[in-house]
Amino acid sequence: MSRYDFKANEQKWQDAWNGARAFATPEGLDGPKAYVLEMFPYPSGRIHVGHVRVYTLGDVIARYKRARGFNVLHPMGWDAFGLPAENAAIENGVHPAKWTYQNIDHMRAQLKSMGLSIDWSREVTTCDADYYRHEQKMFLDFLKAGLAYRRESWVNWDPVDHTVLANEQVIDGKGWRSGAPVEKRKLSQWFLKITAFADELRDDLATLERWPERVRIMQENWIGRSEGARIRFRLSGEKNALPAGHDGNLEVFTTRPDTLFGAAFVAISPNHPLADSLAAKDPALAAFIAECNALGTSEEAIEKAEKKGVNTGLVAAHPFIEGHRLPVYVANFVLMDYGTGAIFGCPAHDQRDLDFARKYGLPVRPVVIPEGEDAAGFAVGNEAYTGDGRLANSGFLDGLAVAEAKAEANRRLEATGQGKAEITYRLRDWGVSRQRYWGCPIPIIHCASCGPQPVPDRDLPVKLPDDVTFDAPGNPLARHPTWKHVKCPACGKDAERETDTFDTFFESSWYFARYCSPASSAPFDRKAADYWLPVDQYVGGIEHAVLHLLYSRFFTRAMKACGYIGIREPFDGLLTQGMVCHETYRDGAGRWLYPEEVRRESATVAVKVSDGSPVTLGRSEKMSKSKKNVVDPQTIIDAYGADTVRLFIVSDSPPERDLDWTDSGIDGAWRYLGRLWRLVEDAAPGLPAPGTPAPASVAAEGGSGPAFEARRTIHKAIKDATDDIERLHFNRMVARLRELTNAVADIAGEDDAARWVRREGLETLVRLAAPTIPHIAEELWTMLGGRDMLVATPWPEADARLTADATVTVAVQVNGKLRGTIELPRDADKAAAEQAALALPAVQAFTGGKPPRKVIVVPNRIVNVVA
Ligand code: ANZ
Ligand code: ZN
Repeated sequence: MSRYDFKANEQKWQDAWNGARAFATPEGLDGPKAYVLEMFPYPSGRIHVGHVRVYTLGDVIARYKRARGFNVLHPMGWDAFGLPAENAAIENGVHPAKWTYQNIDHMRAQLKSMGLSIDWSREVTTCDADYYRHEQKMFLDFLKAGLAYRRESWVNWDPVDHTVLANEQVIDGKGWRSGAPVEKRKLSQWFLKITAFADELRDDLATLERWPERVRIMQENWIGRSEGARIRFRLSGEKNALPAGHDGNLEVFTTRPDTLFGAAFVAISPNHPLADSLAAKDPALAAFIAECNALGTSEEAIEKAEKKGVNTGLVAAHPFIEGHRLPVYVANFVLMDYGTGAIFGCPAHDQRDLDFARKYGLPVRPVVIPEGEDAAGFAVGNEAYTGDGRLANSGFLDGLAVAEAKAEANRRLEATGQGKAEITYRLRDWGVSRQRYWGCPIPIIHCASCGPQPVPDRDLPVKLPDDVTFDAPGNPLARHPTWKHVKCPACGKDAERETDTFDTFFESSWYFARYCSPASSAPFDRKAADYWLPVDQYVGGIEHAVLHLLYSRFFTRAMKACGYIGIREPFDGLLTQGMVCHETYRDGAGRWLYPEEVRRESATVAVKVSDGSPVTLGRSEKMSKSKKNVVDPQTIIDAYGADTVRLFIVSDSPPERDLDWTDSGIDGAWRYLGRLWRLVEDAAPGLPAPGTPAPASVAAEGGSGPAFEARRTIHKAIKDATDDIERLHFNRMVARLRELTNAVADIAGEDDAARWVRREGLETLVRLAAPTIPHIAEELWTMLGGRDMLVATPWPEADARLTADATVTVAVQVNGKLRGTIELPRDADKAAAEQAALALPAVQAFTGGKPPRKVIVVPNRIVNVVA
């Protein structure tokens, strides 16, 4: 018996698929299609197990769809702009382009070694000017359509690295790399108007039926629709004067206009224009604002900080209580870019307001009384009451329920011209400017006379210059000696290029469309996009549940608004795969160890390979470099082959769940391949020729006996495995393959019928296994005498005559109570069912052998005996 030589075999079939252009995308744009896409990788250097998981899952789907006769588009590319390339340039002096393209070459080879059914001729690399030129054009179109604009906005500024930081790069108020305290700065930035589609992006979530519920909820929360009111307060000076020129109006946004009678103060954001002008004359306030700015811009940091404020010395007139005045504060918990950047505080019914009120001795007046409590006795301690109830201490709102009171308050505000109902979204416009080199240049020219001007079409693309240096902090584009100096396209005078580049989410927001026609001189060929889009099955990490997916949904709508495309939703089906986990190890000194440094002695005991000292086993956690619980998938592919790794990935747990990477799991997959190999190798010489008609004794109609029963098992396996794969229950599909393997191994005898069914079983097994373990499946298929390659062979069809259960389990009730079950041939007649039910001892105990009053038979389901 030969040993399965995976190395030679995997190479052989990868070459054969290549030679046959087996995964080329069909050119004709008609017929059923399946666009299967996995989120493209960032070329970090090497593939990691997360990549292996996502690309395996996608590949199983793509191969299955191809076998089902779909035209399949299954492409791959590189999300190639981004910070790590610049860091590599700074740390190792290698140019970002060189670093990136080297990594791509390496990772492409790694992905190819996995045997993915990818059309590599469609590869897209986002740092290639042939790619990003199109998004420069699109951006200018968005600008024309009012979907892009420029405004000042607050950013986290690292004063040492001279760069803007994303919120995630601010750690405890300090720059993640420089460690310098972060400042808030106002910069002119470009924005995409994602809020223009806030409603649509939210409402259309309901149409995404093949998306995980949890992703839809996350998006909905991110968009965060709030119904409430905008209220105009009249301000006047008390201890301080209103700044000159201020009209005395302050607008606040609230979701609780019903609580207005409980208002204790009004507060504005430290970044509110009014705070700015007051600070000019108030050094204490200016110092407070500076302190707030040092917190950074992240909502989380603001949420966690102690609630603090400074009294401005202004007062606001209460809209409903004549003569009542509320102090106006600048407070650190009011965000400038939500609502109006100003609030009224109702301490009794909002926790932040309550904390604030306790700190500054402001009144806490409950106005919503929980059902069952009385207004006189109800008090709020250190926990705000945010529940439902009836209004009290609230003038004309007294006695109303919260919802009624909201509506009534809004009516009154509107009638008196002090406000109106309003809907606000948490969603902000998407700031796309980054002060970085390794990104797509924003195609704008700034002219002192004409303002920002779009780069004319004929001058696109604006290419990144290659000759840049990374020896000083800040953006290399800004200090390049010549690149930014150009003439204004409008007036011809000296002008300067925009030196910011796009956020790298820009590239990933439309790459799926580029794959439809990657060589097109337009962003994509409209006919091809109309045919292929939307993506039928998208696969990727849950970490992209919000930003990437939301930006792509926005981009698709923006492209539609500009006439590029006809659809609104880019991804019809979404599968978010879970994380890959591994157990953790520590040595005697508590230091983390890599799995390869550890030898397992038993289920609970492990030692260090180097010196045999004991190792503490920790629980399985998401693989991370910091805990060293990582495995390099390449070493496993090299040692066991791609099929083993693919099978392990698919079989271990449902795709959306976390996967525990274990040696024993890999070993189990490896052993299964060996078993399958031997099974086919042993049986092959004794099988009837391929295509031999079924002997009568095992014919779908009229067959019987053990070999015929085996046929039924085979066809049920086809049906079930197909259902599983359609529902993305890949692990269950693998479990069925294992069952089928056992069933085929158990087919006994060497008569014609047994040998014929054995062939059918083995062929079926190999065909069902092909999407998961494609290399060995091809080889076994050849051994079985398959003519075409398996990749060109259709998916097996279950014969309906063989998949129906021969028997059914029927419930037997006496007077409506379950007393037992009986096995009956499917569609047995009523008399037979009745007879079998009455013969049950449990039933006889009730009838005492006497004929029952009545028997009701629901065929194949229930027999109810009325005694
Ligand atoms: C008065 C009030 C009374 C509020 C009450 C709540 C409870 P969501 O649900 O997230 O939309 N708010 C408004 N603008 C804000 C800003 N820029 N920064 C911080 N907080 C702001 O939250 C809306 C509520 O958050 C608003 O309703 C407002 O406080 C506060 F018993 O107004 B509320
Ligand atoms: Zn000009």
